[in-house]
Amino acid sequence: MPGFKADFLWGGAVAAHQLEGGWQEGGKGVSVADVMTAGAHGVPREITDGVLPGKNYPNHDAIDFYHRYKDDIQLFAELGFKCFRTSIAWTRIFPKGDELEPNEAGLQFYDDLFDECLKYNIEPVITLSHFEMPYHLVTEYGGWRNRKLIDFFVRFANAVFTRYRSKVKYWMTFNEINNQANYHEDFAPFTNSGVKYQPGEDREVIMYQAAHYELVASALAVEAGHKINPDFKIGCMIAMCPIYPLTCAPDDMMMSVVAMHRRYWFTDVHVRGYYPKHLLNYFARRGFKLDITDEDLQLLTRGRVDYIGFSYYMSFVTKAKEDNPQLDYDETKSLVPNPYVKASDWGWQIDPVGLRYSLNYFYDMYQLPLFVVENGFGAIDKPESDGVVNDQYRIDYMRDHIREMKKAVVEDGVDLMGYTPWGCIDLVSAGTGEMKKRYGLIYVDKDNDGNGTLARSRKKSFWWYQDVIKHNGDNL
Ligand code: P53
Repeated sequence: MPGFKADFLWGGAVAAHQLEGGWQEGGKGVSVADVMTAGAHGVPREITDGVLPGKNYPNHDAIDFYHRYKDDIQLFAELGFKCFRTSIAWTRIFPKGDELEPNEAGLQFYDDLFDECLKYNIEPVITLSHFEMPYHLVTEYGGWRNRKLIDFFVRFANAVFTRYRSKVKYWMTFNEINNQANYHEDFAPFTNSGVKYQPGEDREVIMYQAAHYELVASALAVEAGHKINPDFKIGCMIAMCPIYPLTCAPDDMMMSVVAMHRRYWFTDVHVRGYYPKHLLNYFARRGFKLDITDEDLQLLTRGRVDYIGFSYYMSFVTKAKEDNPQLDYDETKSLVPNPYVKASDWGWQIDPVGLRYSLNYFYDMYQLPLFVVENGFGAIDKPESDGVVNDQYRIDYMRDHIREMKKAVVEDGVDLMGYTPWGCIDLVSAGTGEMKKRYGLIYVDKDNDGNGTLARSRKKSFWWYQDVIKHNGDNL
């Protein structure tokens, strides 16, 4: 029966800052995630000026994976994981970000972590920068608005590529680099780029400048990685929320095309190695003067990615408006609800078909292998009297998405490398800092206020996903 390839990378995904804790252990420096307080749905996380007394910083301790990773990886092995996606906390390797030499204790931690994965034949899939850059680079350099960050990042990439060249084959450079297309809110510019805006600044042009430096840094890293080990597969990582037109009115359709341009041009540069003409024309229309040198443009062509990693949780909808004849896209104003789908408690619209659509979109555009490196359902879980979480809603979500993913492979011919559902073990939410927005197949006893034993237990979805992996997705 046709289906997923025999070596399909089933696994799970996390990010260092959301689960490790140990924020001051092994010489680790303060990251941007360490200065973000807990928020809630509709209550943004506060970005404080350094770590302040009396505030709740949920990432400091997270779920203590730093000390418990051996037990957790054993559970992943029991699930049958072929791979495990996590990130390397930049601040464990370069605590401030601008040092010349890496921190040995940090390097050793990931050596031990990867060895533990490899012991069970679990392939590490590693993101270099996942919302956790050194905070020092924010205060001293203004984050990625500064060209100097390119050198710091490339030094970090070289250090870890070299150290783990025989342990890690699959890499990604910047997690969800395109989140910052929403530069109107403070969250994405800070987590993607360490950018804090001053009142009155032109946020948009600063975002494009920061993203450009990141894309150059990514290209340099890809080029360096391929020299260090020609077998490395180095991908980009895009937050994919396809933007549908609300109606078949031609202007709505065109609004959707332009909105997609503004949110997804990052992929063009990563994959093709040059800027799309529509964006250069947009820069000209807006009068943006960006620091993009001829040498940068050369470098971009040399560091094209090997695959496209992307997250998929939800789809968006947009519509044209009379007061917006140029079809400009503002992520805080241009989106409308989709009347055909339901949403999670956090307002994320549930649309499994959108995953098949997204796989087709990427494959039609780029013909590169694809990797669904995040997908999942953030929900409130309540253990029943026997202590088990009966998360049928999560099983339904994942089953429906995997089915659509399979259609993309079997019917549409998409080249799909693997699937790593997000937060395979409960962890701190990136968007809200909550514990109660859970994604895990494994429950962690900890609440929003930090209370709990941190004990791990298997949810109903644990057994279900274990069976999916065992049958390579053929039992759905
Ligand atoms: P949380 C927005 C839209 C899509 C994905 O998110 C996003 C975000 C940022 O909140 O983030 C990714 O925890 C990200 C993970 C994050 C996960 O999705 O807000 O790569 O770090 O935890 C889920 O529910």
